[in-house]
Amino acid sequence: MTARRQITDPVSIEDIGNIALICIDNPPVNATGQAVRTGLQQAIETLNAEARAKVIAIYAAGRTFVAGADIREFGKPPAPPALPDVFNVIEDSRIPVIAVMHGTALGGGLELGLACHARVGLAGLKVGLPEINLGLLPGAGGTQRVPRLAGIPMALDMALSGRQVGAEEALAKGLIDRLVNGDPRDVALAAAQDVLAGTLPTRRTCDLATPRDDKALDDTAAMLVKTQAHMFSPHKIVEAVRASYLPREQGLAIERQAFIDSMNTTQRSGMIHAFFGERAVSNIPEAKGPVRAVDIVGVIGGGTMGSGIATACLLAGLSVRLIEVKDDALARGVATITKNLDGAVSRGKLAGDARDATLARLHPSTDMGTLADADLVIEAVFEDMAVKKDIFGKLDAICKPGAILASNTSYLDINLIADCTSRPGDVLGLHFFSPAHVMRLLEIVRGAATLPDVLATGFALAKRLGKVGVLAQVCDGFIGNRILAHYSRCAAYLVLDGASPQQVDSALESFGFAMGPHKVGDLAGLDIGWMTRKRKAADRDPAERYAGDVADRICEQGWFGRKTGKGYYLYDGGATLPNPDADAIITQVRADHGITPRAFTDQDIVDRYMTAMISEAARVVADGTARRPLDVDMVFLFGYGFPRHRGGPLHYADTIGAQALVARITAYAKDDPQYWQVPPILARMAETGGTFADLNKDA
Ligand code: 3H9
Repeated sequence: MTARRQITDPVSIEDIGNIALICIDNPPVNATGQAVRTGLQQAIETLNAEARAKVIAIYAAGRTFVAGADIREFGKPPAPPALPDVFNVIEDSRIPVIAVMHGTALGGGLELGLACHARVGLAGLKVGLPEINLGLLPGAGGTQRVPRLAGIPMALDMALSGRQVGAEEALAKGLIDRLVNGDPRDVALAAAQDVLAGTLPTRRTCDLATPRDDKALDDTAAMLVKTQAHMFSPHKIVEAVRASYLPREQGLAIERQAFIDSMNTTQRSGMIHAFFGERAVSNIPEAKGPVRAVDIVGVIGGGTMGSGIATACLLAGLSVRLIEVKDDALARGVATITKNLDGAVSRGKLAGDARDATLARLHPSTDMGTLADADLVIEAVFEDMAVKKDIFGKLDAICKPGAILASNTSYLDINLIADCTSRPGDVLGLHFFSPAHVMRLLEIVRGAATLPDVLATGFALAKRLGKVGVLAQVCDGFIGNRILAHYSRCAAYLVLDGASPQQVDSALESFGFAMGPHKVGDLAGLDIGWMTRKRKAADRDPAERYAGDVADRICEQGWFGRKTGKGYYLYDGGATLPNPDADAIITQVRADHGITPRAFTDQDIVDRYMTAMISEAARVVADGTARRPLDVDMVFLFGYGFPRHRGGPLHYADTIGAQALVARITAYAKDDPQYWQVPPILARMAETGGTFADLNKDA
């Protein structure tokens, strides 16, 4: 005899004799929002008050067990009951409670399981504590119960890496007690019967003692001081895990305080903005609707970019036709792709035994005719409009009807390229970032004639490649490189006016960038910017203060950065050292321009650089090149090494406020009114008290 009782909307109890099955059904990922928390607490309390059921099993409906706390509630006033309290009610239940977990049991989801008295995993289960990726730490007992079950090193590893742990490893480490196949409800019933039969033992996790490992705690704390000094929650994780030596209530109190402190940081709000932004960029009408089938991709150009794009496509299971003009260039392209795939094997991104089959899907050729059956062709040759026009004319003649023709250009006009075909509706920009098989950003550039299904296919491809597709409109540099071109000038002005490249780099690295702009320039090759400056020389506003003198003179020496062993820095073996010859050039350029160098603090440097970035980013939003501020933010997080915990340039801008930004620009403009202009959109925000976050909501 079974009967189902609805406790709250997402939580119900099914009574089956002396077994009670609690089902959580809160799509899409069964997050523990308030109705789930209330439902769980009431269900356990009701069943204990009735004292009829002899065992309780919790499982979830849909594609996954609980994927964590409801992130949408973070930053809002707390809505009781609190998750740790609910889990204590479960742990303290006189009736044994077991969890049956499938899919991904993450954060609060795993913590729910750990508060139960036994855990059964279904095949394919992944467990994890990903809170660190949100600027947080496990806040519902994870730092207390994982060490009790799996030891301190495992708890530190999981909470500090946020990695997903496979079911077999979870079983071996004692995080789950059993691993079986089956449907969650059926397994819940069977496991509950095993508890009654005495074949599935139960116990309270809090009754176990954390095995002592002070060394692991001390070593990790010391390592974090060196590597993550600027981050808040990692240090709190160690503190909270250390508290798992204490009795449950004391340990949980320390974890709770650390969680609340982390919640109150801008790092948390930046990282949660990144979580939702990553999903929101493709949650737009242009990314939805019918798509064209893509199985065979043509890639034209076997240089670094083309090889990276080909690698990304191969790793996603696509067949690739790689085209180069000459045999030796083709062979180099194939060698690069092979090396990339070997790298993917060593990084664990590709199974070793799948490497040959993956490579077998690559068909290199010097004959463009082999693209006749391609569903999508991505042109990745050097940035020359005449060459691109020639290629697209040929593609138009070769490719089958309905094939999508894409250019990987980083700034050229997609409309001019499309116009050399008889099918401009099938043309779009797919702008990858180097290394293309690693960097997650893909700018999807809509030409004037690009058809809706072509655009939607671009987004589907991004998803298939595991990339974050961001819609951009045509302009010089699209979203990212247009903004980069603007704030790069600011870095150059700082050096002209008195800062050293090393100081600029180290100030911005302290802000959170993985590398300062001069190191990035040296890595990418200073010749790239040199070429761009020459290309744009004729269009330069005569009132503009030229920023390229230092870089030009460095390039004139044949110093292009890392690849030539010399640039802003000297590359000596593995070491990166200041380059006295570059410093001499800087001194000379200052003298030539009659500049008396002045001192900048690191804060001045960060403020100017970020204000320049925000100014152009604001213009990019105002003129519609980017749909919303969050699209700009995701471009920078996934393509330009912007620190994730700052959320992106425009999320960061809101932490400063429009009025303060306008005041800064106005002050800087006293020296250079041509460069420092208040974007009208920012001026309006300053007047009305508006924010970029408001524009994200409105769009
Ligand atoms: C935590 O648990 C704190 C506790 O320790 C303590 C608390 C006191 N909440 O990613 P998808 C939405 S912190 C709300 O596209 P997938 C997501 O926005 C939490 N919403 O699917 C999307 O919505 P939309 C720790 C969430 O199959 C939809 O679900 N947990 C949440 O590629 C589908 O998501 C995590 O950090 C959430 N927790 O991947 C896990 N999760 O359709 C975060 C997802 O409107 N989640 N949504 O765009 C994930 O890693 C992935 O979503 C998951 C599924 C792997 C579960």
